[in-house]
Amino acid sequence: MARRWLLLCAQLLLGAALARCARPLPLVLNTWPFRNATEAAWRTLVSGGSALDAVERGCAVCEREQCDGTVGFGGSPDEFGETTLDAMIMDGTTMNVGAVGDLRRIKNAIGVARKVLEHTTHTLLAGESATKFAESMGFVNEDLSTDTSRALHADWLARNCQPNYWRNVIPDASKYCGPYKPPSILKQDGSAYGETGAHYGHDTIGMVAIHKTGHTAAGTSTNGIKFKIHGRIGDSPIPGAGAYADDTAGAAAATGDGDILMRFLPSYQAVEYMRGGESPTTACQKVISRIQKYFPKFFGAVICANVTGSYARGGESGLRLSHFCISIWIWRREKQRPEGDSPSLRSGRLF
Ligand code: SD4
Repeated sequence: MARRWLLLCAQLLLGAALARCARPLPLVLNTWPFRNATEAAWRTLVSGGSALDAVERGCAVCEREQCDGTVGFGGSPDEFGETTLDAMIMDGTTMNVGAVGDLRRIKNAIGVARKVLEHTTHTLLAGESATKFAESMGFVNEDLSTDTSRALHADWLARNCQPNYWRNVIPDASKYCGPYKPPSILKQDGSAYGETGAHYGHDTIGMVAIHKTGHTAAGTSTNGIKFKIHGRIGDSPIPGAGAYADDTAGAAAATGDGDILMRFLPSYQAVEYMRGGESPTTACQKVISRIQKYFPKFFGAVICANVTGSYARGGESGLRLSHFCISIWIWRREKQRPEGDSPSLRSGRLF
């Protein structure tokens, strides 16, 4: 695993250059080196699919492959041992969004998000109601637990439910399992994770696709964070937080500590910076700096692309540098590589 990270990141120590160069369209960016997902999105674009199709198919690959255990079924059990999913998809041409949060017992969360976009005038459905909606759209209701997620949860219980996301409760959440209640006099502070710096199993797929016509789309899919409080929804399905797209400027997606990310709408903010004329590099960096001003231990990253095909990534504070990589499929117009043939995969760290 470590070797894989090193290899991927070594491939792109030319990352800084990549981050600053304009590239031809189309373009697919992904928050992590989930190569099959990026490739599926790319192939969708070059075979006539829309940017929205590309994001949906790309993220769906990760849901099926359970990318790094943090996308799709069988990962990040919550404090009750259940895997729940968050996903969103945004069309930057129509500004239409579909999203699901705390989706239960349905594997293809990005597919359900697309149905919310296409078949409702709502934006976000959550919990059991989202499951019912999914069933009505033909998705199969099935258990998302696996031996792996059950073992993770059993181990966490055996460790007195450490770490967890509670604070200012009794019994003391930094030592014991719940159920928790608020004390009459608050004496504790912080949580077993601390308010920020929680980086326990973050690998959400966030994807940005820019069609050769300049149409943009962005999306996310995740099972959130391990041992989250039952019912917790992260940033990933929140438009402007997990992802954002607007054909008049560009698109962005975020990964990391969603409880902090969603307070800053970083994807929206990055797109607005690009609309204002900032490069993707500066847009990404400014967004991350703003979060770090309030939360110095913040853990996360944002990918940004503008409609001319320039792209960048900012963030990763608190991580070993090699941990944040992106994979990028770029339409290359080299003579020896005709259009529509295999594009080149570039992956690595951009900052
Ligand atoms: C969340 N932002 O639910 C997601 C987790 C994540 O990379 O991004 N992991 O908080």
